[in-house]
Amino acid sequence: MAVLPILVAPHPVLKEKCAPVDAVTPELAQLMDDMLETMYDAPGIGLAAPQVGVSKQILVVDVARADEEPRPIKMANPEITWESEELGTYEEGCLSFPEQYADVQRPARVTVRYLDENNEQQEIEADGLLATCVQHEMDHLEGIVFVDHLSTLKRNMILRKLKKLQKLSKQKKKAA
Ligand code: GNR
Ligand code: NI
Repeated sequence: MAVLPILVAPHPVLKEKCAPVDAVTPELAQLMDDMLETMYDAPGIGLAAPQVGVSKQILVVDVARADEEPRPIKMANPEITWESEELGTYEEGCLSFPEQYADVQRPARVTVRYLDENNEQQEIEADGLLATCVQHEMDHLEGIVFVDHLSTLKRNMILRKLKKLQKLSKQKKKAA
């Protein structure tokens, strides 16, 4: 198991469309476990492979609260097979956009078909935070990030704040 470095925007890999996997091999199952460890360490409720520099259709999520048993879900080649007309709004954040948050509207419920860590096909129905999180992670696999759902004005505000933060942290590093 390993905690992997998380890429921060702007980064070209975060803009790429990820390739589907031929099969979930033991090596890719290991990557899924490393991604989960990285996500719990961050901490976050989801992580997509491009966020750790791997341009493959792999993601992990766990929306269990701290006082609940963990409920890790590992997916390869996820596809939305049904989505509700009803939309839901959540304030989203992203580990690749540290300290930035904004409301995003998405289908409130989705059905997702995917390959699990044993290369077996699964289908789950998701609602609430899980539905939002899976859609946020699936966006990453298409090179889409949450700020792409915002108005140009809001997106630019976040990108500017992020740049400022990065400049500050670089200055701190230099001074240390
Ligand atoms: O940790 C995360 N929290 C979150 C909150 C609301 C909607 C989506 C997310 S996903 C995010 C982790 C992340 O960046 N995944 O790609
Ligand atoms: Ni994200």
